[in-house]
Amino acid sequence: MGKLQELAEAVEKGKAKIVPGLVQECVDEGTDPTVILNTGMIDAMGVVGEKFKNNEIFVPEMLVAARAMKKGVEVLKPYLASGSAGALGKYVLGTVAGDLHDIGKNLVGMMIESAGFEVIDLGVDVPIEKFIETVEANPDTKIVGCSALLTTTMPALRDTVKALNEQPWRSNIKVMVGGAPITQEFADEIGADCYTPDAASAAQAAKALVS
Ligand code: B1M
Repeated sequence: MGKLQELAEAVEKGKAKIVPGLVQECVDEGTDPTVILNTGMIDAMGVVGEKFKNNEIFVPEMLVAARAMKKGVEVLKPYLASGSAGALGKYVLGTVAGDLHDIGKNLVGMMIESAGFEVIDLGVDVPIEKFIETVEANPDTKIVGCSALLTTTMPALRDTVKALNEQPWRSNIKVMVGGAPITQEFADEIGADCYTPDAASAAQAAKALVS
């Protein structure tokens, strides 16, 4: 079995102790860090999601797989991130109210940071008021990014963007949205400025929005 396959299986099974070492071995073998992330970890989480949907595994197994992936991303971070921190301005980021998924949001934060933004990460389950207060406390904020991973938290994303759109300072910022159930169509419908399907394209889009 190739190292990448071994890594994917370890993430799937939530083997947090061996995942960091396997990531490092893949790096040492010369595998592209983006391939390690996409094939070795994100695809593995896709398999975990499928198994959950089919009742083959349950929430605790999803949780341990998520922990294992986070450990792997920590090792991979220096190989994915580069760039001059903060030069492009502040980016306020969070997962919307009611939603606890943060792996995708964290990847977006990492790529945005490496694109040159200072990321203010509000974490998960972020109430609308927190997004607003943070922008008001940081008037030089350039972009607000909101993540939602559940179809049941799409309304919270809609409400968050709506509230941001009602602020007097709205024209000073851009609003980006993303997450597995989000589409360009939904982003347009709720009045966001930008939707991207993944973390790498989020970083590119963020740069384009402020240039
Ligand atoms: Co959850 N979960 N989960 N879960 N979970 C999903 C999302 C699900 C699809 C699984 C399934 O059924 N197949 C399903 C949602 C179904 C739906 O909404 N229709 C689901 C469910 C149902 C649930 C619970 C309701 C389960 C329960 O309790 N019965 C529950 C909800 C809790 C809550 O949030 N209130 C729940 C809980 C959990 C855990 C806590 C156990 C854990 C999360 C741990 C954590 O994040 N710290 C978890 C996990 C791990 C998953 C899966 C397996 C993996 C998610 C993940 O990290 N993917 C997931 C299945 C799946 O995704 N296939 C699933 C990898 C990650 C890199 O991808 O987050 O999509 P993703 O991010 C991508 C893009 O979406 C994009 O870029 C990222 C990287 O390229 N992106 C953005 C994300 N945010 C962006 C923002 C942007 C731009 C791009 O701009 C601002």
